[in-house]
Amino acid sequence: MDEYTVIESKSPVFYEKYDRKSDLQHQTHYCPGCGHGVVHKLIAEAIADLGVQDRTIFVSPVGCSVFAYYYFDVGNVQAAHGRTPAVATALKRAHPHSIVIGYQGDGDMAAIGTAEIIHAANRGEKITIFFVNNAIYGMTGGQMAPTTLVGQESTTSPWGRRASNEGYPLHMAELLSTLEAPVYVERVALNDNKNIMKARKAVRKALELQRNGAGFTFVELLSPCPTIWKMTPQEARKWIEEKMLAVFPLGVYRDRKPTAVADAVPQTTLAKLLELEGGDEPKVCPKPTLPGEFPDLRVNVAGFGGQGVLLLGQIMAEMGMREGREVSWLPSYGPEMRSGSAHCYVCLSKQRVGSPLVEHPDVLIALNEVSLHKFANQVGAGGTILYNHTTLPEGFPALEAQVFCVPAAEIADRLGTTKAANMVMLGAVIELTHALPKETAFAVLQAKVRNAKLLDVDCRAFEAGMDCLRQQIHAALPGSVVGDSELAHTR
Ligand SMILES: Cc1ncc(C[n+]2csc(CCOP(=O)(O)OP(=O)(O)O)c2C)c(N)n1
Ligand code: SF4
Repeated sequence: MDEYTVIESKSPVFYEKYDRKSDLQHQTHYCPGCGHGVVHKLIAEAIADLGVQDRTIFVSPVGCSVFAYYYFDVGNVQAAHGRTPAVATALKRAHPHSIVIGYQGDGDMAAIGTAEIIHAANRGEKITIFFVNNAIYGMTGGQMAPTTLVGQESTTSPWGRRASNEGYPLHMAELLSTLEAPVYVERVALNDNKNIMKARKAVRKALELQRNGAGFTFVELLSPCPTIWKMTPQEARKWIEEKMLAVFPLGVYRDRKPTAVADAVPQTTLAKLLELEGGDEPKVCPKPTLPGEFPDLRVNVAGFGGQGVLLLGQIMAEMGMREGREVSWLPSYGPEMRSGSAHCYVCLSKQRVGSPLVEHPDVLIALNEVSLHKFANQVGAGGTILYNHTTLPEGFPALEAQVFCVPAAEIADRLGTTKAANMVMLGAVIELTHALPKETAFAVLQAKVRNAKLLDVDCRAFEAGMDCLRQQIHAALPGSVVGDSELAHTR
């Protein structure tokens, strides 16, 4: 008998020790005979041979291979279930020079992440996805996957998958190769050494294409799962050969010469786009002026869709930003485009805003009666309610908060359009609180409202809101005489 030497070697792309395993740091967490270990080995070898270890980013999935980052000594990111292609897209776009590998099981990709994989492939993202198809959910104990064979038993199809009830297995390689953009799509199997060698070639080719700047590349690997299939490793390999190959034929489904597509959008970095680099002078953000006398303010603007509730909040937030405030704007609205209820919370503060939620506003701007009923009780003593009407509704219960009835819709109507009611309220709240300068409101309006006529009405509505509130405050002062405004009402 010839003498021979057994040589064991491990790809340098793998960590020397697998730290997760306390006493068995030389082995993986996979079951004996599992295909994941083989796929890992093929990928690691290809990364080493192509010399791209220092620029590879590996996106691991949720599934048995969730811990891939304990093995590959490359950049590692772990994506939420099914989201690997989306995460890989972002990584590749942010780091075009990197080699981005997405690794997914069949539950992860073909069930939960169906949308992500199809759209990433369709966009021709320059990433490589390795799809480990073991016809089952391994990690969670053997539920049916989209790739489960007809007749195959699983914990969720104990009678065996029935096409009439659970549909047919999804053929991901075939499906993706119907799309225009993918450059390379192949299905391989890990059932015997010959096929593993073909798989090795496919893995390498996909990564090589990516390294050469080609588009989307995809390799599906039919992989044994002896544990869930309740087979020995040998039986599992045989099962692939006898059952899976008939349903999932091996072969190259797409092998296109990559054609250079002119990028419609010039590729650039975020820093350049934001003009933070690239110029002669380093860009310095202008120092905000922090007018100390303006108070912090939490506002709830509420009404129905179409009243400009959200816009009013946005304008306040933008005014705050321009004045160097920390601001937040949190909108909330129903599915209806018009007439549904809508409200938004606005915080203007000298400190960072901890939470954009406003449970007890300093000011409630109630643009309709429903909102008044809904939110009035949240305004405590010292707070103010601005209500869009001439009087409070009949029999409205007494409140701790002070109330100013500002008939904003009526005022705006007289100026030419009820739509400007929100601007009347903006004027009123600025007059009430002195939280921000009036000039900033005009500056923001000028930037936001392009139509000159509308801008004019908005500005006049703002002034009218200020006037209305000023008269009411004056009237409410002890000893003062109520002015002649027929619109002023206080309670
Ligand atoms: C959104 C979401 N749904 C479900 C799960 C539970 N879950 C974790 S792993 C897994 C199955 C993974 O199966 P597969 O992708 O086939 O990989 P395998 O374990 O077979 O390698 C499921 C359903 C989850 N983590 N997140
Ligand atoms: S359950 Fe199956 S897929 Fe998961 S590690 Fe074990 S053999 Fe591999």
